[in-house]
Amino acid sequence: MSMVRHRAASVRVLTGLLVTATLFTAGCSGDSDDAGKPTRTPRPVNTTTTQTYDGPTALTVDVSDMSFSPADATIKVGETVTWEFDDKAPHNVQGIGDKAMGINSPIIKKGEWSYTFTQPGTYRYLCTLHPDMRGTITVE
Ligand SMILES: [Cu+2]
Repeated sequence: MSMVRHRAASVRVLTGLLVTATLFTAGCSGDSDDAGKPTRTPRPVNTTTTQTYDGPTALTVDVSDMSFSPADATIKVGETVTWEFDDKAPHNVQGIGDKAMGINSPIIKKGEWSYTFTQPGTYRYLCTLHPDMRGTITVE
């Protein structure tokens, strides 16, 4: 009895693998344009955390007590803002609107994250975990 049940389970697993392999093959062969390329490279993940810092910090924004401080600040083009996270709750910095899309920190409880502003303008941001936490960076 136990042998029979074991074999049945094995067949089911094999069938599952076969279906997966078939789907995978079909997905690849459908890409005729990419036939000459060796493999599809995976999309990079989380590049914003490493590429945004490239200068001395002109302004530090404290992220504590459920608020950004200062909430509103002005810097010059090319200057870097560093957010220093130190609170009981984790927070993040997320730009509002298309222009501020690059402002996109991970969720941090203690630590810092920097962003260099290369275009003049007014950048609004918030903490997506606590949308009442908001700030504005004006870049002149
Ligand atoms: Cu928050």
